[in-house]
Amino acid sequence: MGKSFSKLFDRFFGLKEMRVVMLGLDAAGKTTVLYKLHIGEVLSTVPTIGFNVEKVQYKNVQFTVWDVGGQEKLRPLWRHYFNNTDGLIYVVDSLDRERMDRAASEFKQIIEDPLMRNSVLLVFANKQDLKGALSPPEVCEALGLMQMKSRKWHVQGTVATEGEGLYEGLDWLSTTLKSIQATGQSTSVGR
Ligand code: G3D
Ligand code: MG
Repeated sequence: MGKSFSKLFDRFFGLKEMRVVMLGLDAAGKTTVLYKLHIGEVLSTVPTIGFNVEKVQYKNVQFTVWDVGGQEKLRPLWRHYFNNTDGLIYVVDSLDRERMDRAASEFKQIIEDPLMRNSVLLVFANKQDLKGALSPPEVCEALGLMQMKSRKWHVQGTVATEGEGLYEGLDWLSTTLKSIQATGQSTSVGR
């Protein structure tokens, strides 16, 4: 990959405890992203509540990852992990046109959760290497982000298997979070 994620995190995330939640439908590429970051051991647990949660802690940055779009009854239990989320990374399989509406409706519900209202939104339009994949602007459109003026968001094309785009996306995330910390401003003030 050539670029060091640890340096990126050291530079930008070094200020305070940071919580990043990475979500998306199953098979979007989340676990691949997590391993590609090479930032530590991925701890995978199935808490009693019954869905698989992956966690990596790198210094002061905690990543928590799980699949959305499964059983509806699990949804209220996610909120436990939503609390104090600084950044949401939403991973989309850009080739999965059939489930794009589903990915969009899950995304909408997540970001509208009151516990998520202060989080900045990074979307990985993943699997850009596959022929027929929606482009990042098309994924942006599908998720309805163009109309969203009240949140900070960014769509990054990625190929998680190759690590492509991950650094750029996280660079945006860390820069954005850093500027919020520095100014003490709320994230909900437009882009
Ligand atoms: P998830 O954790 O979101 O459920 P995974 O998704 O990370 O397990 O990835 C699901 C499958 O998609 C994996 O393939 C993985 O290799 C593949 N994948 C992830 N990112 C990309 C990408 O950018 N391009 C391509 N072509 N494939 C990708 P398998 O075959 O192991 O199920
Ligand atoms: Mg996974």
